[in-house]
Amino acid sequence: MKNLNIGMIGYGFMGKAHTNAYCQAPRFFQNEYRPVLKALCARNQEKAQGFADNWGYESVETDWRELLKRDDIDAVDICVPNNLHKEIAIEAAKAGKMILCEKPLAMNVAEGEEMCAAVEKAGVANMVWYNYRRVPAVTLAKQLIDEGRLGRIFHYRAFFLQDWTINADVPQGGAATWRLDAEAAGSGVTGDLLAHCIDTAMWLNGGIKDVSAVTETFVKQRKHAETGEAAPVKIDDACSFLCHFENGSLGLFESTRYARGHKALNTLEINGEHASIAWDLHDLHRLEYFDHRDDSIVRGWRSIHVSDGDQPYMDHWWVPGLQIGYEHSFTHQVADFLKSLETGEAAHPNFRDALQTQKVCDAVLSSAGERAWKSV
Ligand code: SOE
Repeated sequence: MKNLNIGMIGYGFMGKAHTNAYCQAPRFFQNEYRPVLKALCARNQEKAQGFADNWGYESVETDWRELLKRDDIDAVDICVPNNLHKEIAIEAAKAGKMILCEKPLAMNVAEGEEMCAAVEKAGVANMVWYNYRRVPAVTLAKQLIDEGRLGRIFHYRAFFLQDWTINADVPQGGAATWRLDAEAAGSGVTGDLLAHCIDTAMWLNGGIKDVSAVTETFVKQRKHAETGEAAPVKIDDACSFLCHFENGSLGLFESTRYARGHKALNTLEINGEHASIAWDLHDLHRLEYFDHRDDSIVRGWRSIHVSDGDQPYMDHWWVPGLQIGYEHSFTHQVADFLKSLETGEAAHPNFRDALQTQKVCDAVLSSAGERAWKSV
């Protein structure tokens, strides 16, 4: 076995999800490479040390530039707010490190282009954490589509609905609420939530040609979490868009943080000539499937419990009938990344794939701003 020494930058919610995946992947998947939790990097020494001790990182750095200088780090995981992705990724590529970057790739397309150029010039392995592709039911959807079971696709529909920012007292900025601060996040629900839907959509249904979007910012002013000063809110609180896919199908996407009662309703439905599929993150181990070719007397939506060994990834887990959860999508992503190092075939989504998602996001935001259709 070869060690793959990980240097993790950041320790928030995603820092935990990724670290857990590095721990689990080699236990459940047989690969030549095994991640080693070499260093955890964050500005606050005490908090960084606490995280490192809890998860088993061997050392701590408080300056990411020092982390990049270390010869004992093979791969850097960028788990910090979006405005820091570009600089760290470019410097990491120059230092010859592999890069696993949290989504969205960048603040905008221009930054994403620079990041792609840097990793491609350096020839370093790279990947972006769009994890929902690797929920087994979603991977199964991909398999069914690629097998042609749906026939010609007419419609793709996706929603990502939350409700955690309805209260106008929720601040913007700071460690917990940087997603509401345009300076740190770049955009609101478009980059944070719709980007997931777009990544999955293009993986399942191909490229998006053009978009027509509306956005809204319902709470116009919020206090800053650190300074307490009230300032205009510059992110999109909600965004809906229509699109044409390159395969001729129509897309409908909606995302908001103002859908009272929905915490993370991430859904997709695809309607084809012969069959339809639907998936819902709240019931993530199920894939709903309707096939018009079934005998009419038994025809109807079937709910496939994706837990059998011949379904994607499931032969690595428990026994048929026992389901897995959200965190496993990250473990699968690490396992696939490790496999890619073995085979030499790029892991996806890589920076270039994620740049395409960024292009759709930018087109969505500019369409909403200009109230016009925009090609991607
Ligand atoms: C926001 O609440 C968030 O945590 C996103 O940042 C994640 O990417 C998404 O998977 C769940 O929701």
